[in-house]
Amino acid sequence: MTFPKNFLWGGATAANQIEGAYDVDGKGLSVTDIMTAGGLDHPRLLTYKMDGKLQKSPSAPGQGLPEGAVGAIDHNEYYPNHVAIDFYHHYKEDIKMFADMGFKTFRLSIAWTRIFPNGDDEQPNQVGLDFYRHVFEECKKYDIEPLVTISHYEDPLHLSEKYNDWQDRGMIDCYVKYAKTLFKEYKGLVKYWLTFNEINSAVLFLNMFGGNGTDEDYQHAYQKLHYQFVASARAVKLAHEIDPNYVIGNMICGIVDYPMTPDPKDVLLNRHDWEQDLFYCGDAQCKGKYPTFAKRLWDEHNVHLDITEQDEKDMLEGKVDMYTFSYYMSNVVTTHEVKDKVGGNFAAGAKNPYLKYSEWGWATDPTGLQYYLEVMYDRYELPIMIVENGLGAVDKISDDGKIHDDYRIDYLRLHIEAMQKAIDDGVDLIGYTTWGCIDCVSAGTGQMSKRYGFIYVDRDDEGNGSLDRMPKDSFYWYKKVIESNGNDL
Ligand code: BGP
Repeated sequence: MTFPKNFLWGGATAANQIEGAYDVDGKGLSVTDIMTAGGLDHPRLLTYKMDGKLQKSPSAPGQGLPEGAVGAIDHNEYYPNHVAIDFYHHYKEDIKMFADMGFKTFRLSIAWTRIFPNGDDEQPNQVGLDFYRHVFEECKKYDIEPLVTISHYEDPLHLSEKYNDWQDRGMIDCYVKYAKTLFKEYKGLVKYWLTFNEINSAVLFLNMFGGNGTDEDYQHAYQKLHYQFVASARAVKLAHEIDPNYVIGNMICGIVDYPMTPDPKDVLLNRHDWEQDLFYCGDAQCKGKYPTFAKRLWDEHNVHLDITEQDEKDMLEGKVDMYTFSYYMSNVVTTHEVKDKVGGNFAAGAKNPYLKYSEWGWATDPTGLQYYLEVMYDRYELPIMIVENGLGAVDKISDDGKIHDDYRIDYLRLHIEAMQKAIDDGVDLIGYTTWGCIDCVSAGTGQMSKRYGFIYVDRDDEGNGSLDRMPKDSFYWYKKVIESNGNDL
């Protein structure tokens, strides 16, 4: 029972959650730059609803929403990602700390708006390109392989408005041009790329929150996904042309569903949830075509998609090379009445009596990770990477001035043990990057106090703090894990 020799141990982040410096050196506004401290849990400016219909957002922060809009927010609120942990100015120090832990890989995303400030500019922004070049060079200094997410919930605001959040195929060309720029620019510096973070979230979240999505919501989500599949496929093809050594992955939000009862109706519902939430996107990007059940999913919500023959050809020719996913928790589904419900950020459904829940209602379920790995490897037979996993918790500085985050160590240890079991089962697991390896702004709550890191960053929910970095106990533990290639847990 041991991990493969070149196993990629590391950690994961996203530009909008760590970089800060949101308006410097020519960077344009991205959709996350106009989200408040409420984070994704709160209605977004871009998708507010009026009279039951999705509406276009106002064009700039500070511009009010019309009366009657659901999701109107106070524009004077604090935007935590504007500074975040200021990785933009601390990247050398941070990468050095990752190297001290022995990282083999570091997952980060590129802020599209640093490269193309509006998303559809003629020429890329040289200062933005240089920034990431310096980051990658710093990684190389320590033999850390960058793992780059091309798009992590940070579309350029201008594009998102122009194309109403991927409702127009004009978005595809902009994405492909952006991706091509990166593939050419960072040839030799980067090997691993992910096209879209948690691509399935568009439809998964509609389904998770009590199935409240309207037909229009589903129409929007499936059309957005289709254009993203085509954009991803065209990027994969280009990447392989530019450098045959490039390895490109999809990225799925891997929430495992279980049926609450043995009632066959629950078991079938569970199967259908796996199809809609996970296999639909997995198949489109790994098999290059829509699954047979896609028609049922579209018909269920009266969805009609703009799909061309060329799109289908592109999807087939642009299959990804590896399957990657985030994993935090499992979920329970049922057709029956639910007595004991889970509540929290991004948590919904029935409570599982066999599992413990985090402060945010996320179920700790390492067996679910093993289950997921075995199902997905069997389905796609592609190398797999877990590119996010971890425990969000409020960390307290003890009297000795240190952070004793044994709860985090326990969580990660159990998940690494589950990974070992999947590997023993034959799963070709090639890497593991824990989420938020350094504390960052939470996507769901928009706050700093939900922390995941091995490295503590002194900054609070109101934006106070020195931004100083400090290793937690988990820092030394993970270092040992990597040193022993997963044997010393
Ligand atoms: C995933 C996102 C990440 C990250 C993580 C933790 O869905 O890809 O960006 O934030 O979840 O979620 P949260 O920050 O809400 O705790």
